[in-house]
Amino acid sequence: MLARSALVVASVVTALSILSGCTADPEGSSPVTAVADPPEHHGQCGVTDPTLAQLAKPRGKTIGTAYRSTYAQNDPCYREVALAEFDSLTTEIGTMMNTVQPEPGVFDFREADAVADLAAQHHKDFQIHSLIWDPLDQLQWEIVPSAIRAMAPDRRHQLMIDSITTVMKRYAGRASTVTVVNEAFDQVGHLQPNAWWDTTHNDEYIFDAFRAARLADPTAELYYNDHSAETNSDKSNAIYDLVKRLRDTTVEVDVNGQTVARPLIDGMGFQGHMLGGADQQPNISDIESNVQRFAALGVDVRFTELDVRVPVLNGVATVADLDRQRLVYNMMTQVCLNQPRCTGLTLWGFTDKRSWITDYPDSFSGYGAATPLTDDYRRKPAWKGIADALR
Ligand code: 9MR
Repeated sequence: MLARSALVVASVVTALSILSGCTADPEGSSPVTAVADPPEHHGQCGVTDPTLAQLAKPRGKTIGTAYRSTYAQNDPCYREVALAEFDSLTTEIGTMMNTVQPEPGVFDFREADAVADLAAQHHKDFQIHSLIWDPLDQLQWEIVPSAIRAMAPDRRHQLMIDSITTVMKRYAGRASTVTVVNEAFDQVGHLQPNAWWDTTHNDEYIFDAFRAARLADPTAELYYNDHSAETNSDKSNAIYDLVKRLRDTTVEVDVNGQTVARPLIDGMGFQGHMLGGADQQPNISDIESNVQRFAALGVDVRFTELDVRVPVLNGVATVADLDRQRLVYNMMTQVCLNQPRCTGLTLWGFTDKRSWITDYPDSFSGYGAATPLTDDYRRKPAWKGIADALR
């Protein structure tokens, strides 16, 4: 028992010392003894050139992160590092219904505006996430506010259309990409019987949602988004069938005074919440072939919520697991680079200080440290995994 704890402590200490080596060596590899040319610094939070955004640009991909303005309030490095490392910001919660419409017909754009304004001020791409979502396994989050859930189905359906229309019109010309519907399927590919499904009892509500989004802003790229759909499976088969039918369905919209028929969907978002521990490495050829069949439908693809959780003890991962995590980030980036229709990656948080994996430890008991930066914003091996693929 003692020997085992000593081993664990030793690996934790080694992990910590490797991570603290990141200060001297921005890429988080071996400790650096002498530095000839000090790296170019961005601001006060230790970011050095090249950043992920700088590396992604010549590859024709955008690399972004989920962003919550409240995280930046007492933590200037959250904002500074996000703006330095990424060229795209996505509303982490700002456009979820409980944030943007906490009561029927009552809109609150403060959080979404904060992300949109920050993106605009810094010439970043701005993306909107998860307009229509009702996670039945996390009902306590009340993403669909209780007063909306309690509405009669036909009124709830109209509220869905009005909500999409209002948000799309507000950010028209500013949001490049919008996740219209999120997580409509269960693990075996059946439609989730959620509050939105309950308005049509089939997938017609999804078509209605996309139609409303397209009519409100004909220029934004419209995405369907889901988790655990990266590989070929019953779930990804069902999503493929949906995306194909959305792509085959058109709606007439007005673009610069011309009426044109546009398909309802432009892209498929694979969330990419991955595992990085021993024997948990993803099957990359399976992911590549699955992503390719979606691309062959003529839609763009994107990893929209990428993170890689690894086993942790008191929040600390072993050196071996951090290296396995590096490999997963590296391979996922490579999949995107190899796929011409992949627009890039969005990380679902970039610091272990501020990640939903860290925030909901009960959902991921024994796992954590899922992002490429430590909780004090130093680059982990995972950062190097992305950077190496982009170089
Ligand atoms: O990361 C988000 C977290 O901060 C929120 O508390 C949570 C509920 O609003 O939503 C998280 O983001 C989810 C994303 O929108 C959809 N896929 C699953 C993500 C984690 O639940």
